Amino acid sequence: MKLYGYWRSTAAYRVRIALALKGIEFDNISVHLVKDGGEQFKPDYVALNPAKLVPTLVDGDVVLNQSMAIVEYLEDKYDNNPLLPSNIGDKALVRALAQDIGCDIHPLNNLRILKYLKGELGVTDEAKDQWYAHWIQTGFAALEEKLTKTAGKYCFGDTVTLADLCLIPQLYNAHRFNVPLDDFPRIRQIEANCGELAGFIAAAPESQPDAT
Ligand SMILES: N[C@@H](CCC(=O)N[C@@H](CS)C(=O)NCC(=O)O)C(=O)O
Repeated sequence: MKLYGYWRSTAAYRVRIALALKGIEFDNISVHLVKDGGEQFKPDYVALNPAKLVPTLVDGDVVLNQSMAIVEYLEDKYDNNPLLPSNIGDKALVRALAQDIGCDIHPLNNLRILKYLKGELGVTDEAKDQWYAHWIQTGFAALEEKLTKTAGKYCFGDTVTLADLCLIPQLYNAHRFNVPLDDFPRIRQIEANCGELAGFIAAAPESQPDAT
C-alpha cells in the first residue's frame, strides 16, 4: 500500500492516523506541495490524481483520492479498531461531524485557495489570515455546540472515530496560523485526549520523514 501525501497536508494526516490506528504498513511517498511550484502538478502525479491534491492511496489496482473515502476503504478492508460505529444512526452522525470539518471548513482554507486570494485577488497577508481564522472559528463554533450532545473523551463518545481523524489535523492548521481557540473548550479537550494515543502521535506532521 502506498500513500502519496505531504507532512503538512491535513487530508493526508487523516489517512495517516487511520493507517496508524489500524496498524497497517504502508509506503509514505512525499508529494511536496510547495517545492518547485508544487509536485502535485507534475505529470506523473496528475496521472494518478487529476485533482492535483493529496492524498492518493494506491493499493494494488485500487487508486483512490478523497481522504474520507480512503479512510472508509481502509475501514471496510481492515475491521480492527473500527472508526465508524455499527449503528446506522450513529454512523451517519459521525460522518456528519467529519464532513462539518472536511467539507465546510478545510476546503475554504486549502493552499490553492490561499494562493488564489493572495495572487489573483491581491488580498493582503492580514486579510488572508482573517479569512483563514474566520472559517475555522465559524466551523468550530457549530462543532463545539454539536459536541455537547455527542462527545465523551472523543468527538463521539469514548471511542476514536472518523470525526477525530478530521478534527485533529484541522486543529494542527489552526495552531499553525495562530487562530484563537479559547471559545472551544470541548474541542481542545478532545485534542488533548487524542494527543495521548500512539496512533495520533505517529501520524503527526512533525513525525513524518518529509517534515522540514
Ligand atoms: N477533499 C480532499 C482535499 C484534498 C486537499 O485539499 N489536499 C490539499 C492538502 S490538505 C492539497 O493537496 N493542496 C494542494 C494545493 O492546494 O495545491 C480530501 O479530503 O482528500
